[in-house]
Amino acid sequence: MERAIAGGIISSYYRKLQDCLEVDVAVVGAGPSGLLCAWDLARAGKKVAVFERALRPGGGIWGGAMLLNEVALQQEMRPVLDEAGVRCLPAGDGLLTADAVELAAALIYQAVHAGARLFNGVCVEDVIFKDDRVCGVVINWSTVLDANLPVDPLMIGARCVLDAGGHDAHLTERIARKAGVRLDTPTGSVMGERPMWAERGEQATLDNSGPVLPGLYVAGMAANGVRGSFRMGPIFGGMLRSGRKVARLILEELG
Ligand code: 48F
Repeated sequence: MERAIAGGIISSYYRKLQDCLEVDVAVVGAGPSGLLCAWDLARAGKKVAVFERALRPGGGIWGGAMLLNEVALQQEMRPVLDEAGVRCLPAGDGLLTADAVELAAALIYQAVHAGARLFNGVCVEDVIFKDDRVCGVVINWSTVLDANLPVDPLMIGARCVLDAGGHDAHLTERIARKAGVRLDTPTGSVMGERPMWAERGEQATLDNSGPVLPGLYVAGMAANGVRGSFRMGPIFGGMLRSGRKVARLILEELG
């Protein structure tokens, strides 16, 4: 029996990874923006792989605010919550609250169930960059990187890459520096996230989401980090709208 358990796991994982050597979209980070984008792309029929450095996908959703595991969303997000199967309560001032654990679990389930492949415990440490275009990601086990082991990575080809890696936009910053390219931002580089201003941050998340280099998109807090906009704390409408917007833009590009 032990042999069948181990053999089944190894061959299923191998099939999953082998099938993702070339994808339409590689999503870096399984926070709210990355998960919603992956869900929308997968249900539109695109081949999507999501790489999440942590063991548990969901990014900043789980802990709500200061570990009070509830999140706030704008009332306009109600249709998205309904689609995902997430219950919510009115909270006044045009806001709703939802259970953070239910939201994280629902987004993960919907993305995977729609066909996105999710690889947790895997870090995107670099990208493939050819002819001035990002055309894939370079991955390694998070544990290898955490232990600082001198182990070379593997590569995944992608027609588009989404940096949904959250605050500070480390990946996009590294790509711009290593490739020596100007990003599509007012300064040509990663501008850095600004302090809290909930309303402005929410709108900016949507406005900032999109392409920053040929083949590279940003969403969620990474988009605000790249374009120097405000943070907004535990309100998640902007993150979901950002993921949905980028999915639409990528679908327009890929056809
Ligand atoms: O930070 P995160 O939740 O991303 P987001 O979609 O949402 C932000 C909100 O959660 C919250 C907020 C409220 O509105 O401000 O903070 O912008 O999730 C980002 C995920 O990306 C993973 C990281 O572990 C986290 O789960 N990640 C970051 N860099 C990498 C990565 C990388 N290089 N490779 C793989 N995963």
